[in-house]
Amino acid sequence: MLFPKVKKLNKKGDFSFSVPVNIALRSIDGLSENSVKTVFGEIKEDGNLILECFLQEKLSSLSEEAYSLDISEYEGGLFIKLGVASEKAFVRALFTLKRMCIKNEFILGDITDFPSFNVRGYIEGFYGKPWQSEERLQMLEFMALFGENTHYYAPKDDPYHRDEWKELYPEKEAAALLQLVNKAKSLYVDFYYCIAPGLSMQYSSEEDFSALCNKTKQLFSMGITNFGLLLDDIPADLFYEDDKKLYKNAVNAHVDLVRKYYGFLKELSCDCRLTVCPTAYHGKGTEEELVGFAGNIPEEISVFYTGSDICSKEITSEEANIFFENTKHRPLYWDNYPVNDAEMFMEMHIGPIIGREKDLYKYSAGLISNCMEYFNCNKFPLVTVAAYLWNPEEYVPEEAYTEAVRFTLPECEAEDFILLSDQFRTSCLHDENSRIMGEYLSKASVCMQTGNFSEALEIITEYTEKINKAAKNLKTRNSPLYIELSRWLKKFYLMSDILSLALEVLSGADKKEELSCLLEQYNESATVLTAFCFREYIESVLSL
Ligand code: GDL
Repeated sequence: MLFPKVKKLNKKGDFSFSVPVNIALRSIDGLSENSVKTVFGEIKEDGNLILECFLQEKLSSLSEEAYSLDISEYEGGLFIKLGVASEKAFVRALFTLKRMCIKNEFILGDITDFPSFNVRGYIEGFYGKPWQSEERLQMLEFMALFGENTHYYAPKDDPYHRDEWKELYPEKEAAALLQLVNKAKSLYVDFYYCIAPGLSMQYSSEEDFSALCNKTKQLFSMGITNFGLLLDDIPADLFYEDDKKLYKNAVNAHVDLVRKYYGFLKELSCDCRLTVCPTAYHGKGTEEELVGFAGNIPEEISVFYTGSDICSKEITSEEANIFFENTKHRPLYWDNYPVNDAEMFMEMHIGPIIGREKDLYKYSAGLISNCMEYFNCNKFPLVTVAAYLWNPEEYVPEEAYTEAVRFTLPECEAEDFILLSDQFRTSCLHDENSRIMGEYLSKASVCMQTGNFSEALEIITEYTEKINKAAKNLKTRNSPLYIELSRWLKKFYLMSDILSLALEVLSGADKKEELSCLLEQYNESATVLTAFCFREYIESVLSL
């Protein structure tokens, strides 16, 4: 299966290689050979996947990122004619081929493909331990593999981003940032550096504004031209006396700051772009503070908006339209999923994105997912977001989630991980957790109620054995993903023991007291795992 789904497909067959795949270039029509090297590592003259690449003007009517592929068999390998609207589209097309290579699942036939959302990306914008430099590089490449084109750098706990925003990056940190900027460029991913001065900035102070410009110049000298000015999570009122004298309220001060900063950026270079995050970044889109802010800044500045709530269960086109009508800006969604910081720190958010309307791309500037500090755990939900953003009309959440697992983990780990992550659906998106478990237990409960005890026992035994096996396998795994999950795994192992004991009780063992003790231990842990159906089931066993 092609994933994310392409827009137009005329499929003539399937193909897979029985030998290692090597890329060969027949022609490249002025496109960059470096892009091929960035995506595939190396080009070999005698490769078995032969590319004939060319610019195809007419594709740009679909999107700047549109491409076409014509794939046919050729002497035991593949011959691919690859038409692109731009260099950016070239990289997107190469990544589509790369995904086929990773799975060794190719189609024969014609593809015409382009994304629905113009801006598709992720933000490191959470509270908590910032990612490592190596991880950041890895994530850029991983998300580009699934067609994302934008990254916002805004870790709340990078001191140079927020608490000590005036300080220039020291040499070592600056070198790491530069590496990230260059990596993003090579992948045709727009890199936005965000600065959040609002905890201490005096808006009326020329000195503070100069410090902001000075810091920006350092970043500009690294080749950064896209900036974010974030005014979220700061006091909604002015706190310096001089500011109170000059401005009616914080909104006026913020508008003034944005206008001055945008003027400064445009003087630095006309290529500079700016995104801002208002202090009132969620709601109906009609609020006085939001409208007073976004309605009074130049229309070409992008405005972040998290939707109706900080973490929005649903994001609708109607809301996006209201935002536009009131502010004259199409909202750029700062989507607070999968982030699990602040009050959500006991939850693990691994599941597909849901609740974002299919035609939202027509009414918004784009969507940027805020991430979890748990670097590896992000990959599963983020792949589903990328699939939604590329082709929302054909996005099927559970199908996308299965693909995300298949792409992220070796085959031998997938089944166990699906059973484990079945317990990670509690978030702003889901009322429901443990879908798979829920299905087993409700089937068993129907059997019980209709007097079919032996069938109920069979169903419960099957599920318990699956979980026991998954727990046993998971205990042997020690890659960074499982280390990040250790708090949740600990509770999962306990859950597995409880299920085994419950089964023994159901089969007649005199172990209710032991079961009750374990359940109490389970309930005492604040780590969020499983749905109510689990406790309900164990309590029903105890009451037999
Ligand atoms: C917020 C913060 C964000 C944080 C998120 C979830 C925005 C614009 N800002 O309010 O940094 O991760 O909530 O706690 O969402």
